[in-house]
Amino acid sequence: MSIRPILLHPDPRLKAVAKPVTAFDESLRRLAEDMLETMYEAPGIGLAAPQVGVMSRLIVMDCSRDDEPRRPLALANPEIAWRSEETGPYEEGCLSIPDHFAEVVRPKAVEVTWIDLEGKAQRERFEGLWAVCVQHEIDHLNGKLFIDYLGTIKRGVITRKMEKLKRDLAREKPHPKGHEAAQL
Ligand code: K1U
Ligand code: ZN
Repeated sequence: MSIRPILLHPDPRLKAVAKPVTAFDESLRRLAEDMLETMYEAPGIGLAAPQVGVMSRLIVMDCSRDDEPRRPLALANPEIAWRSEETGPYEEGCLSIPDHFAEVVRPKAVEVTWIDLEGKAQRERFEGLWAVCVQHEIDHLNGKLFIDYLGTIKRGVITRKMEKLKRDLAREKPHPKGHEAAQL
């Protein structure tokens, strides 16, 4: 297992639509293990393959609370089969846009179908933080970021700050919040 560098916004790979997973083999399982290790180390509660530069429709997540056992999930070709009419706000973050948070309104519950790492079809209803996270990660597979739900001005402010962070990192200028492992 290894920790992979996480792409930072803006990056064209974070705006592209990922391709369906077709091979349920050892290399897919290795990618999922690496993504989970990268997510836990970040730390984060989800990660999509495009965030590590792999343009495949694979996401991982674990939104279990600190007092619950870990529940690492890997979902290939996830699709939202049903969304609740009831929506709710959540202050979202993104490992590709570190230190920026904004309220996004999404359906409170969703039913998701996917293929697991053994190639078996799965379906599950997600609620609460799990529902927020799975929708955020599926958005990544479609080249959509949480800042795309914001107005042009807010999105522009965040994007310019991220461009500066990436310039500073490229010049190896220390940044108060770290991020030295990010891929530029
Ligand atoms: O996809 C990503 O960039 C990961 C992202 C997932 C996410 C967070 C919040 C709402 C929706 C989706 C993160 O994990 S950001 C980090 C984070 O939220 C967190 C980190 C440590 C503990 C708890 C949360
Ligand atoms: Zn994200």
